[in-house]
Amino acid sequence: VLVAAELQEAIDDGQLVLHYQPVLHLPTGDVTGVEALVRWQHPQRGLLAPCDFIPLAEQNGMVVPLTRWVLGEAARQTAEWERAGMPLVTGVNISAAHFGTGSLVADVHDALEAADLAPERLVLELTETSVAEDPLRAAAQFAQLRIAGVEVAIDDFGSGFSSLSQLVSIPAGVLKLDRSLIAGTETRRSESAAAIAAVVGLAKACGMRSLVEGVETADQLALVRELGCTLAQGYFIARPMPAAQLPQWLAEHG
Ligand code: G
Ligand code: G
Ligand code: MN
Ligand code: NA
Repeated sequence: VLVAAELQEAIDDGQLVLHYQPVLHLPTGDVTGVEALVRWQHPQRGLLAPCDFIPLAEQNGMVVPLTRWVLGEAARQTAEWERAGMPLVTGVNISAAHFGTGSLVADVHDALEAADLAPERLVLELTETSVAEDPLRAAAQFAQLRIAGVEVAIDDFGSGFSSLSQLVSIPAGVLKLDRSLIAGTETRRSESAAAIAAVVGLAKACGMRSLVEGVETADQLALVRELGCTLAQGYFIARPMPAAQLPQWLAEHG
């Protein structure tokens, strides 16, 4: 079973790696961003997916140190790409546990400063459930991040039960539609398309950009474009890839 010491060792020994999944800006067809997704190159167990260790890290108090590493590495890499002529906005996933600690704003600031990266280059992805847990605290932290110039995205929207009244009170820049919404178009096309259109309209009315996750086919990409979404992400566009592969991928597809 995974212990805190093992994860600390992973951070210290450089066993964690980030893969990056491109985000397509639909109005221009340009790749304007990526989402950073952590993996653990475990010495015995091989490459572990986040679902194999993030929930444990959330339970044993290691998710804050882990996320500090992710923020630092994502900021460093984004700054390196920018210097190489590839300006991208990088999304980093933030756990509810971290959001609740109050150190998030300082942790983000430290990562930006160490990398000499402009705050506009990072987007913090928070799930709707972490927002719903403590909406007042969430609103206060979002406001602080906004003052610091860092954008916030609400992740996995449509998969939980957060209220619309909470959503409209949160100053997020991007609304990420959970991939179950686009997946639904395969079996219940008109109903699912209507749900996406409604959420996209809501996002627009609240001054947010919409991002549809889980786009797996050409037909789904055409549909989300037609429905007025701003951004799209999914296997049809690209799978998450190691940082070293991204420049070539951008040269071929960007
Ligand atoms: O890459 P993959 O599909 O296996 O990611 C699964 C889940 O793990 C996603 O929900 C994603 O939000 C989460 N995840 C990936 N990287 C990170 C990270 O750096 N921090 C946190 N808290 N969650 C992550
Ligand atoms: O943070 P979030 O829960 O959104 O994590 C995104 C996860 O979804 C990543 O682990 C990524 O590998 C996965 N993913 C990205 N695109 C697709 C897709 O098109 N289909 C499916 N099934 N999963 C995807
Ligand atoms: Mn995410
Ligand atoms: Na998501």
